[in-house]
Amino acid sequence: MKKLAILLALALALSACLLAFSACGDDGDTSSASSADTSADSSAASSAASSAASSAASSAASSAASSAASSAASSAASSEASSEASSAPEKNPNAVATNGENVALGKTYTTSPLYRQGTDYKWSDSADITYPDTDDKELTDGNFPAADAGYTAAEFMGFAASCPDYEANKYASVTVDLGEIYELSKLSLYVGTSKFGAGIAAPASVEFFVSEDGTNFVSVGKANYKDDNSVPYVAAALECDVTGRYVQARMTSAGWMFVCEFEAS
Ligand SMILES: [Ca+2]
Repeated sequence: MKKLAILLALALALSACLLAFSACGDDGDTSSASSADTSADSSAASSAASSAASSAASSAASSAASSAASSAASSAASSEASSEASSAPEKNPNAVATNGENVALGKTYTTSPLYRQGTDYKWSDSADITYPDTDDKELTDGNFPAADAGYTAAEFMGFAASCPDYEANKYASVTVDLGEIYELSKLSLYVGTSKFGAGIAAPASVEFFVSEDGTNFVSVGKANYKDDNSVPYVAAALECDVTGRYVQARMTSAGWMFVCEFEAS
């Protein structure tokens, strides 16, 4: 009789292990959490094979459920963070209307360094860099490359992703000082395309920022555009409803980023 009881206990323990194993079998995504949950309720608990089985299964189910819940919570948190980052900056009620004019035309601007030059790079004091800024005004001079332009056209300036500044910041930038605070409804950066090959392509992303003091920049959003290798450049443009004196475009790329004009209206 005693032997029989021991055998029975062993059989129960074995079935408890099997149930626990099947409850843990497919952990990972959300669907496994609900299947573990279901099997814990209907199969482990209600068959009442043993309290050990039920507790093992329910612990497996609860750990799967809690991991699914925490992953859902973290994805909710990250989507909240990204929507915060792209929310519209506060508008200045005293901003000047542009009346649809390009108010960046003829304005001064600064850029991040262009590219690595040997072991040093001093883009601003070099006369022979590869794709320089002609007369320090080509990004707001209203001039564009011709339809049959090559990448050596003087209207382009080129930023390289291998530039130490780019490697540190993970973007190249152009910042235009509009001179006063404007109401802005459209920002456009004209960028070279993959027509040229040689590591040149439209940037992977162009994100616009505005600022009133030139120091604190707020994201306006990312431009919508497509690389188009049938033309030398495309407009990376963004419709917006913001105010600001300084407008900045940040570009990302794995290679060369060519730019020929920045407009704000
Ligand atoms: Ca230009």
